[in-house]
Amino acid sequence: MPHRIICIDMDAFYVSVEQAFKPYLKKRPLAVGGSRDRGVVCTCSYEARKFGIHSGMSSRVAYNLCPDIIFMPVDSKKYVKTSKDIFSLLSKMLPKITVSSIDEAYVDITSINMTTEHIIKRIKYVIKKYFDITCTIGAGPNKMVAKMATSINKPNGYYIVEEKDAVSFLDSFSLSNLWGIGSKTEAKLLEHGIFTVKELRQQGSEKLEQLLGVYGPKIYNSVCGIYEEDEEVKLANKSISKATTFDYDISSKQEIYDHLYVLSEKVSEKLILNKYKATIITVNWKTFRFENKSLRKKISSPFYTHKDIFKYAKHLFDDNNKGLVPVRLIGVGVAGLIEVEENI
Ligand code: TTP
Ligand code: MG
Repeated sequence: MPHRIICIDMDAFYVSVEQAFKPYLKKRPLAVGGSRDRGVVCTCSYEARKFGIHSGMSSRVAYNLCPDIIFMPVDSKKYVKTSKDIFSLLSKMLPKITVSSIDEAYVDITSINMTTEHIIKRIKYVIKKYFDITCTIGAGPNKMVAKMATSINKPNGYYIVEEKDAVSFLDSFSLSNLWGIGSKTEAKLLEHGIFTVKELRQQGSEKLEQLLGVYGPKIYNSVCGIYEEDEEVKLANKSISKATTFDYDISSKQEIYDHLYVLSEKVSEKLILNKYKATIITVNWKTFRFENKSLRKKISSPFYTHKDIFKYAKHLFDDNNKGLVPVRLIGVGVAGLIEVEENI
């Protein structure tokens, strides 16, 4: 069964929050940010967009385009609070939500036993009922398709792309409108004679890797409509590990410890960055005879500091290497990851 991913994007978010607090501002040309003589428009209502006003525009230009426009000051605290409240309510009715910005989130709804349309309608109903805010939802087999689908029926709409239609759907966009293609990437692609999404796909994963580095295969999968697990989801199910291969065999214990320490630091950084603690330590190594060894041990209290990782990895290694055999590669890993709410 193909994956079903949805992207939820609030309509004119800052403006919608203001209108929800002050309903008399609804259906008016309204901008948040700037004033009639200075500043920049953060966002504006769809009524104001009819005059050609948009995010990032000088508010003086906006005023000239629509002298009836109402400017509201930015109230970031209110928008952050509303965003948190919306996504925390949604997280009670949906599987793990990946919040990608103040007004946007992705959800993998594959496991929900309901049609995509039904789920979308429920989400829209809940956000409207509890927050008086409308949103637009896109659905597709991966995040790219879902994201692009949100642009079809904005505002207060939804659009569902089936897996079989994903490729032709993406081909209907210009390269510059594709999510994740910034002006630099676009320029590079144009330089190499790649002008359309179809041509981008035709390059294949390897060629795109040469051109764009690690981002190449990711964008290739995206434009093929192929589902890729989120880094975050991947981590929750799996593990983090780092390894070093040596140019020569190492038989000094101290040297091995030094490498274990550096690897522990890297693993710890990744845990902290992704707000996880671990409950399992793993160490793997390859001997000079190219035998692979891999060990894991459950630790009773969750850990994340490089000192703890190093301590557990060293014990695990020492306990199984009484008579040291020269090693070619050494790796440290953690598994049994648990999410932590606050920064660690
Ligand atoms: P967006 O989702 O890009 O825009 P939006 O929600 O206002 O409108 P749309 O209906 O097209 O989704 O951005 C979310 C919020 O981020 C937006 O309400 C205000 C803020 N923002 C800025 O402050 N500056 C900007 O340039 C943009 C694009 C957004
Ligand atoms: Mg939005």
